[in-house]
Amino acid sequence: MRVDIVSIFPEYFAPLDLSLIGRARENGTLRLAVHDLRSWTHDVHRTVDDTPYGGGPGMVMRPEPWGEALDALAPDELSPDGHTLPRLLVPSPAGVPFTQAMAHELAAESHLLFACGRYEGIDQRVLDHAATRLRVTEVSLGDYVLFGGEVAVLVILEAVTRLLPGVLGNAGSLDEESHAHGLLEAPMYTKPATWRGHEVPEVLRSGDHGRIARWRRDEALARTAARRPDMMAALPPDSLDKRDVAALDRAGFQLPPGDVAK
Ligand code: JD8
Repeated sequence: MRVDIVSIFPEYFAPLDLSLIGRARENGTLRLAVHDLRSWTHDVHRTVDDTPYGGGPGMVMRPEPWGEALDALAPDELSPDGHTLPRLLVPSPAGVPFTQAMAHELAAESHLLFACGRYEGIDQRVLDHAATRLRVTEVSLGDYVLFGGEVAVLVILEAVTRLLPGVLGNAGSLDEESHAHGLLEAPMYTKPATWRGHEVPEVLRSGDHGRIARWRRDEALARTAARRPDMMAALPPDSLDKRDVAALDRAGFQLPPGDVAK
């Protein structure tokens, strides 16, 4: 996969040299380039912002440098390697929520182009013009306020890169993770069996794989009920069996009336 990032803070992306993403870059799974938006300015001050039309606080990113950057990184002419046009992703608090499902969708693309805004954001005409020839997605990490898109891109790239073939290796299996089965994960433990007076639950040392699986599901249900009402509400009605309902009852969770467990 090819990834281009445009930002006024290219130094933000130094961590992408490290760890598993760094290895994916070294072995060619990920061809990543970070670009300084100011390299597409022409004035002596390398200006990228101006005051907002309509008034209000702060500054808005001017369209001209962005237009030139997107022309350079997503040219209309097919490049010699015949690649298709990139998907343009623009982090914004007003975007669609980034999810694991979107991470899977993005991992199937051949070229992603990230535009990192700062200040009060990017002049809307940049996105409107890009949308006349590219697939443009404004994406949000969640309902809190960041200074700019850089950290969002780091998060999205980490979620996407680990889904690329060969990045995870044998260490992890993608279908067993949180959100794949609609529940939070049960807690994990390793050695020693006793640490500072805290014991690893006996069941996990029993070697009884049936009991362990049941215990983990009970813990996952209790945690999800306590922490994630949104995930509880989204559970398919037929996904809970009688033992699940008993575990939720022990955890003090009231199932909505009408839900009949199989
Ligand atoms: C991009 C500028 C800051 C945006 C005023 C201060 C994502 N989940 C998220 N929260 N915030 C962002 C985000 C914030 C950004 C930019 C992403 C560019 N800002 C601005 C408008 C209102 N603030 C985000 N993804």
